[in-house]
Amino acid sequence: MLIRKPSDIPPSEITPQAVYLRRREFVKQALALGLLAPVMPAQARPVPAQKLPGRPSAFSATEKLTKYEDVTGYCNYYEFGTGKTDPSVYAPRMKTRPWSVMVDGTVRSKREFGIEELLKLAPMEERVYRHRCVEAWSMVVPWVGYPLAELIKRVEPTAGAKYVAFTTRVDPDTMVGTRLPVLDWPYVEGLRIDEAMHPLALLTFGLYGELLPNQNGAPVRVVVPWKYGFKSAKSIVRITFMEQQPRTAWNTAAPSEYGFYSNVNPEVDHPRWSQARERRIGEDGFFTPKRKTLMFNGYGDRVASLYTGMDLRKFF
Ligand SMILES: Nc1nc2c(c(=O)[nH]1)N[C@H]1C(S)=C(S)[C@@H](COP(=O)(O)O)O[C@H]1N2
Ligand SMILES: [Mo]
Repeated sequence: MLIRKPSDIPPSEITPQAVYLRRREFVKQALALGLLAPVMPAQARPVPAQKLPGRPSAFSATEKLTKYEDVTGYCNYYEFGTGKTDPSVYAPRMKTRPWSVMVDGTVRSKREFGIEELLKLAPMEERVYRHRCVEAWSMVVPWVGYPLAELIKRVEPTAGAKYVAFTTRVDPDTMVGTRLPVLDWPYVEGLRIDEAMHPLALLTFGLYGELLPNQNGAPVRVVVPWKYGFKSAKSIVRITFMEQQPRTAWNTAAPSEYGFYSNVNPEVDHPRWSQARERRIGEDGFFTPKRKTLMFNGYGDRVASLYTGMDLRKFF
């Protein structure tokens, strides 16, 4: 398998920080002239981000990366609003330090981890993953993180740990979306323990060699590349191990639309979106033919064995 090193990424696929710095200069001057009053939130973008390199991984896809602007500008993060650009406008105001993650439930060593400790827990890897949203669009993102299993094994789950739930931040001051009952906040997602222990499940702290921008789930999120994007909870504050399958935000809101498993499956359609095909953000326009969606988002050779004997229509 071809391993993609950061040095192999053509410069055209990376947004130079200089562009952001120039944009900020422009915003500063425009503000001085009183031109940009209505777009004030945009200048809250933290520039430049702190570097977070990761060693190359054999799990990385070799497809063309989605542009940095699209990864960080076209987001789903309903706590900051339901529009695709809302998170990039509103999320920069959220404070991500200090931050800690409570790890509890059916584990021998439950405790709180500070974000600085989590960042040092295991070596960082760069994982280029296909990222497939249930809304039938996809991206290819160079995430930086380490296997979630690294954290899980340190807290020693007991025999009663069959599932794990991820609870994410609620901060009504900055998360304007949480003032409305769009979902039953906080956003909670969950995995079966063997899914969470799978080497592809990534505890993620960065993208494009830098700390995660807030709109992508700073300071820590999970990325589960063989499942629809909503399973990959952002800005996690609590990880709870349990015997029973956890209630999750989307499954509670619309159980017939969002199953607990939500493995990418081109043969099982969502009531509002066919899952057979997808539009690659930044490459496929609205009128170009969509590309075919792959079973388990193309990760079937590594994850299909987790589901042997299961009816994937029933457990969608
Ligand atoms: N806390 C939280 N996590 C979330 C969401 C959200 O609204 N809130 N949206 C999900 C959805 S629907 C998708 S497609 C991915 C988007 O991740 P990205 O914006 O980094 O591409 O985040 C997921 N994680
Ligand atoms: Mo999504």
